[in-house]
Amino acid sequence: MLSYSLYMLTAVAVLLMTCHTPCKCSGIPGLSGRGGLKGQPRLPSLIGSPKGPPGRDGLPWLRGLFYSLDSNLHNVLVNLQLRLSRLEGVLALNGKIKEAGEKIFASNGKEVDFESALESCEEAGGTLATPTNEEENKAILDIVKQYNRYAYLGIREGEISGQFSYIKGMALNYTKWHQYEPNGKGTEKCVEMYTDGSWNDKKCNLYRLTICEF
Ligand code: MMA
Ligand code: CA
Repeated sequence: MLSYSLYMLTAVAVLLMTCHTPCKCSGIPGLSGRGGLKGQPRLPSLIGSPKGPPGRDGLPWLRGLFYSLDSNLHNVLVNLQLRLSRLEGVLALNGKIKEAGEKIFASNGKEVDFESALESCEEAGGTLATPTNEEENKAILDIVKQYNRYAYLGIREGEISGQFSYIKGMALNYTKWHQYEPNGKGTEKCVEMYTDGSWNDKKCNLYRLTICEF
């Protein structure tokens, strides 16, 4: 009973909040700014509300509440999707980001040692660029070429010499070693990307371009 009341309270609060968000209201609840709904596929319902408008059976006010809450949330999500993809378009156009699949790669243009590069990526909410397929390697290479600087990757040598893994610990599922690399035999525990996209195991205390993934 208590959790039901809480749920209804939350539902009403969300509904009121989305309706009262300061915006140039377009007349459609939850839709603001220049976005539109045209051509957008409808997202799946979040709360399993009735498919149609308030009906005659059951509790009409409850059905009505769920229906307007659901369509309100739907409009908010579609509008957010549109605004995000517009921002991504601007950043990509200006060469600030490279996208590959679900990943976004970006650099701050700074050359620092491995630990500092990893730290600044994590501080920004990402991690060091870690290519897991050819498409991602190419996106990172675009940035390496843009700055004409080698970059550290999110790959490190483990305790066993010659065994490289992702910084999170998993085994590599894709590699692009330069010919005769890796050759450090435990003395080069980090990995850099050359300006042709191939990899070299390298000492971790050098100054390399910071490229992060988000
Ligand atoms: C350097 C260093 C190594 C790399 C070789 C390739 C001489 O050492 O960058 O990591 O494997 O060059 O010749
Ligand atoms: Ca090497």
